[in-house]
This record gives sequence, C-alpha cells and structure tokens, in this order.
Amino acid sequence: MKLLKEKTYDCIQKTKEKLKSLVNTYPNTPVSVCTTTDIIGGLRNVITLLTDTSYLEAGKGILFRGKTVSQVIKEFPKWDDSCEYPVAESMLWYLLTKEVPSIDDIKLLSKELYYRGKEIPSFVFEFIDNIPTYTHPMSQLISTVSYLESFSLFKLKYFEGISKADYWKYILEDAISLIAHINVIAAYIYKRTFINNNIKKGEGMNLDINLDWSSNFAKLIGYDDKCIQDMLRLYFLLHSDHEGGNASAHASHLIGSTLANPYLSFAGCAIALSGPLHGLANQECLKFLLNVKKHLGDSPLTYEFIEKYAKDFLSTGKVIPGYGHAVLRIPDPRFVAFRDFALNHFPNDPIVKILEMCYKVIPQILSNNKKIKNPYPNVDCYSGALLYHYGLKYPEYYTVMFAISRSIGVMSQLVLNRGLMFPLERPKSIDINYLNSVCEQN
Ligand code: AMX
Repeated sequence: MKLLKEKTYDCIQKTKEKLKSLVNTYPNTPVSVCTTTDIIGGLRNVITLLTDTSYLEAGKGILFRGKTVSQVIKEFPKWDDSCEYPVAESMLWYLLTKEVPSIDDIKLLSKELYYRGKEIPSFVFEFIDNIPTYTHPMSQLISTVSYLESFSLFKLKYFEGISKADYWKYILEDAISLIAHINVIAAYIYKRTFINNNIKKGEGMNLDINLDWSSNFAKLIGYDDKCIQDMLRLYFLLHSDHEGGNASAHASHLIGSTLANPYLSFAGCAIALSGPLHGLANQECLKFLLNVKKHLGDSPLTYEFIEKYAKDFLSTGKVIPGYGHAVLRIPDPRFVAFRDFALNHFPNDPIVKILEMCYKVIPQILSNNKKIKNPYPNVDCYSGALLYHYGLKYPEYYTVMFAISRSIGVMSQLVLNRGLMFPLERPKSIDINYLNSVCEQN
C-alpha cells in the first residue's frame, strides 16, 4: 500500500503541474462548442469533463492511459506462467499511478485486497440476509454498498476536520476497501439469490490468500477452474474503465464532487449502470440470444431466421441490446477480445454460434436505419455468452459483475479527482425561453 500511495501521489503531483501550466498558458481557449441540438440531445460529444484514466476514441475504442485493449492484455503482469490473461487488479495500479506494475507489486496489492475482504463484519451479511431474494441483484448490491458507507474513513476524517490536500489519501483507503469488499458482497448476493436461499451470515465467503482478486471471486461463487479464472480476469480487466462521460462514471464523479464518501459515489455509479441502455444491456443481450434459441426450437439456425427475428424485434420499437454506442464507431475492441476468448475456448457453444450469426447479420440491418450512428456490437454483446457458457446462467446477475469491475475505474477516477482538487460539478441549466432568446439573437 505504501508504494501504491507514493506512486499515486507522484502521479497526482505531475498531473497538477501539467494542469496548472495549461490553465496559465491557455486560460480561455474554447475546447468544445455546445449547440441547441447538443443541449436537447444528451450532450453527445460535448467535451465538459477531464478524466485522465482512460479516453474513448470513436475509431479505436477505449485507451487506458493511452494503451489499447490488446496492449493491456499483452503488457500487464500475469499471476503465474499458467495464466492466459493478466491480473485484473493491475489495472487499478496502472490507472492510479500511470505505471504498469511488476507482478511482485501486484501480489502485494492482491494480499491487501484479501486482508480487507476477509474483514467484512457479520452484520453486513445480516443486512443482506434481510433483503428478499426476489430483489434484483443490482438493487441488493446498491443497498449494501450504501450501507457500507458507515465504514468510510474519508467520512470520519472529513468530519474530524482534515486538510483539503489530504482528502485523496482517505479516498484511496476507502477505494481499496470498497474494491476488496465488493467481490465478497457480490459473491454472497449470487450464492443466496441463485444457489442457496438459506445461507446466512456470510456462510462460505472464505477468501484464499494465494489467489488474485478474480480467482477469489470465482472461488466464492463455486469455481476453481483455470479457464473461468482467466475469463474473469479478462472480464474484470476490460469492464474497469470507459472514460468519464458514460452514465455510471459520470454519476460517481458528480456525487464524489459533493464530497459524499466513496461508498455513496459508487452506489450512484451502480444505480446508473442498472439502466438497460447502459450496463443492464448485458442482461438484455443474453435474454435476446436465449429467446432466439427458444424461437428456433429444433429448426436449423440460418441467416434468414436471424434476419427475420431481428427485424420483427425492431418492429416492436425495441432496441437490439448489445449493438450501438454513443461514442464508438467500430466494433468495440472489448467485444473483439471476448469474442476471441470464446472462439478459442468453446467455438461450438450453441449461444456462441447464434452470436456469430447475429454479428454477421445485425450490423447490416441496423445500418439500414440511417439515424443509428453505430450499428456494431458493444461490450455487452458477448460478455453474457462467456458467463453463460461457464454456468453463470442468471442474466439478472450480469450487471453486478459489470459493477464489480467498474469499481476499479470509478474509484481510481475519484482518488485522482480529489488529489487534483477538482471542485463541485455544477453545470448551468436554462429554460426554453432563455434558449429561445439565445437562438433568436444569433
Ligand atoms: N437497436 C435499435 N435502435 C438503435 C440501436 C439499437 N441497438 N442503437 C441505436 N438505436 C437508435 C436509438 O434508439 C436512436 O433512436 P431514437 O432517435 O428514436 O431515439 C437512434 O438509433 C440514434 O441513436 P444513436 O445516436 O446511434 O445512439 P445513442 O447515442 O442515442 O445511443 C445506445 C447509444 C448505446 C444507448 C444505443 O445504441 C442503444 O440503445 N443500444 C442498445 C442498448 C445497449 O446495447 N446499450 C449498451 C451500451 C454500452 C454500455 O453502456 N454498456
């Protein structure tokens, strides 16, 4: 933790210097223009936020501090030689410090997560035990993370009256604890909701000090298979961060800017992620594929069948989940990485076969509608198929897994934002009369 803290501090200091020089040299340079269409159209591509951890390029996909998805997969450290994919928590180190960690650094970080994860008091599990199991797993997660805010060190220190310059240190402490706690809590929600309604008081939530964060999650939900450990590493690594403007990261940033503690910021992130146009799309996507399978019955799978199914689906006014994006204009490289995983490990899986045919047909159909700016698959298109293949057959749970991963990105953003002392976010809204008068004057 000491080294991570020092390196995070260094990164904050260097970024601060750079920002200071930019503001001093170019105080009034316009960066983005906001038109009437932008204001009523959800501010697509209007630049209003600064997020250094990652940047989404329409034609390249997500760049994690400049590195593409393939570079991350290639360059980040692996737990041992038997692993195909890097340790997911190396992304946390990298986003906070701008440096790819050594495997020794990461093993220490994983141990820290282990120690904090195993310290969850039994009253937290009792809180979860009181939530009816028919409650959507995302609501269970959101309620529990909000409840955890009583552990916030930042909250405690803030009310003791610490200096503004020290906020980030306690936000970092909370961030590490939250990331350590979330996979245990999420695993417990999984077990009690889908596997055994009768478990109580955190039964079976025993972490292993010799495992990384992803493999420990696999263990808690009942898996020790190497392939599923690697799939989870890839899943958690690639869902971790997607710049600052998406709904979940933005919600977390906005809440954090009020100095609400990291647990509440993260609860806000998870609430935004729960929408079907955002993180819940992975749940909807798998349901879409299962419905294709159900309607197909014993008939042979053909392009004609998929085409008709997709067109009928669109004609009911619904969006096809897993396709389209507000910023991207290519197939999402995270989709490509998940697809590679599936085609390497289980190309004959029936859902993979449906997906492959959909991938050939659906973008063409969507392209016929000129208002759809990106007809290509996004991250949610393939992720559910990976989980389903390994027996995680509950689509309602998939957004929880997205949220586990996203904790890495939004918590890194929060630490850096407080280190950089970004102020309370407060954009200006106007009424229609005002908009009307501005338009008429121009
Ligand atoms: N199926 C049908 N219609 C679609 C579509 C899809 N997959 N993607 C976009 N459209 C429609 C929009 O609904 C919109 O219609 P409207 O003008 O009648 O409201 C029109 O095309 C223009 O949309 P756009 O400018 O191309 O995209 P957007 O920025 O408004 O929306 C997104 C982006 C992701 C919400 C949209 O593509 C969508 O609804 N996709 C399906 C849901 C999904 O997969 N979401 C996950 C996104 C990734 C993530 O956040 N996890």
